[in-house]
Amino acid sequence: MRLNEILGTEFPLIQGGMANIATGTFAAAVSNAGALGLIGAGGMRAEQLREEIRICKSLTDKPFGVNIMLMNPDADQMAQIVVEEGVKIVTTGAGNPGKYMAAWKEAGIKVIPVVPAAVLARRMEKAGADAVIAEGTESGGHVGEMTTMALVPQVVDAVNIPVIAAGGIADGRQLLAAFALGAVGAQLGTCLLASEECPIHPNYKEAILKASDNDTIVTGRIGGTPVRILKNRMAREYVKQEKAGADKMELEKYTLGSLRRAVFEGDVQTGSLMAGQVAGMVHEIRPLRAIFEDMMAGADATLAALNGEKA
Ligand code: TUI
Repeated sequence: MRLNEILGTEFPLIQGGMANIATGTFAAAVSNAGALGLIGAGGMRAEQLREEIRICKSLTDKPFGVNIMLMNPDADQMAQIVVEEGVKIVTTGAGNPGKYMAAWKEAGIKVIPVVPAAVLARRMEKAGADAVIAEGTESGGHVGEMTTMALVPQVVDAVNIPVIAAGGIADGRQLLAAFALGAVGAQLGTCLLASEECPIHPNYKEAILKASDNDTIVTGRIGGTPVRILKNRMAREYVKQEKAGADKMELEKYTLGSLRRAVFEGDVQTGSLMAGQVAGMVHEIRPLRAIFEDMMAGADATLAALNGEKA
């Protein structure tokens, strides 16, 4: 069964969590365009999440969900709020959602954790997850070690629940490759930053359009919180200091508030512009609907070409 049949969406595509970016309005726009929109609770406080859920509900009657970033200090309250507000689908990131699983299942919520390794996927399946998102290190934001190419088939072999591929997917060729690896669908992030509907500062969008393939870097690998962002002054300085042995407190002065500086102020020098390795293949700002339709058509065309059919 493809992801669209599992979730009741038009396309087998879901949006990544995108902390500080994916508001209720944006999630509704993604859902209205045919994929699964998710409110990214990552940078929010608990009551703000409740507000965004209500906004999203008012803007779409299509399925949508909430992404709970488990490092968020309000995660416990947020876990309760999704139940109270009748949210039907929850994805999680940056940790193990095991302690919330019983309450979510009780409420009939479909739970889809992001996993960076097959061992965690198996643990999530045992805990009652409905599907998992296998996210490769090509992704933007908080990343694991494994690549999508190596991770997805190993997760597919390790579990009996559906697997969604994430990390490094921005066009139809990559979506088809995800299907070939055994995924039922794909999670998208970076290619949606360059959508007309995405509420990030225009400077951030411009930086995505200008990026080449090798223009992202992972900060925080040594400290244990690896985050992929576009290379800029802050990123270079951070990695230099990190390699020189700077402690967590010193490094925090670079990252404190840096995502918000990028998203809201468009500070492309000292802001943290989270983006995946596919930033180099995103060349124009388009409506969400066009991004999804082109990706689906691209996957079909690629399959036809592989089968030796003429376009
Ligand atoms: O979570 C993400 N990507 C994110 S979260 C985020 S917000 C943020 N801001 C500043 C610093 C750090 C984060 C931006 N991007 N992706 C899903 C993801 N989950 N990637 C890796 C993981 C993960 C890692 C460890 C999931 C589970 C896990 O489990 C460890 C354990 O507890 O067993």
